[in-house]
Amino acid sequence: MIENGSEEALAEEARRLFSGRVEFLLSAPQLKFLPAGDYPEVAFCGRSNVGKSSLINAVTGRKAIARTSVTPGRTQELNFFEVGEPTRFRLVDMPGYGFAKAPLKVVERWRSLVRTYLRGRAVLKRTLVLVDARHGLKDSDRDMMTMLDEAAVGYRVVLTKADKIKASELAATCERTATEARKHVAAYPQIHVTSAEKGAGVDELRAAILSDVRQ
Ligand SMILES: Nc1nc2c(ncn2[C@@H]2O[C@H](COP(=O)(O)OP(=O)(O)OP(=O)(O)O)[C@@H](O)[C@H]2O)c(=O)[nH]1
Ligand SMILES: [Mg+2]
Repeated sequence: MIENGSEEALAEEARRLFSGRVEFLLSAPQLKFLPAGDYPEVAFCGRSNVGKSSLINAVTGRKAIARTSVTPGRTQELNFFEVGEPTRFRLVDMPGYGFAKAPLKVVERWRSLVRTYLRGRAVLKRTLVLVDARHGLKDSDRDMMTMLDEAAVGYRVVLTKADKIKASELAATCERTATEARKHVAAYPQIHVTSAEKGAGVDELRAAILSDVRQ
């Protein structure tokens, strides 16, 4: 499945990389502040409060490198993190979508920033579309997935907060989400199930990210 060696070797390399240098690079409130596209990037996107920043913390094994909050709309810029010494790739923490309480003007600004970045970034190797395991796909996720299909940006659907529901419900949501993902041309058929809280699925996601940035 993987080009250079076995899956275990990939997982081991991913573990080593993420336990080494991970550094916040910059926060871009507008497109003109984006860093030069010097390294491969993987972007974390999804509805407000789905757990994007928490999953970046879990994947990087840092408690608070990305800022989290119980209040939706915490992340309002594109936040870039560098991984590796020397830098191998960057993770991007995106502002959330589907946040009904934010002023329309603000929503529009985030939306346009996120879309323009996702559509036009040559170094973007993969997008992770995070979906709350308790709720499954919402129309705002479907809109995002369709936009990524059209932009031909490959993405993985990642269920978050898996610790918050029963295993049986989780299995059902996972199945439903996979069925729907198969209809999207740019979606990976396999769904990732994660818990930033408990660490479930995090090793697998690290390995997936490394294999994505290698391509
Ligand atoms: N139980 C549980 N709670 C989680 C998990 N991941 C995130 N949370 C909680 O969900 C809330 C939102 O998490 P964030 O990581 O800030 O979410 P976000 O998607 O970055 O939110 P915005 O930046 O506002 O779009 C916080 O209270 C987290 O503690 C998880 O795996 N399990
Ligand atoms: Mg956030």
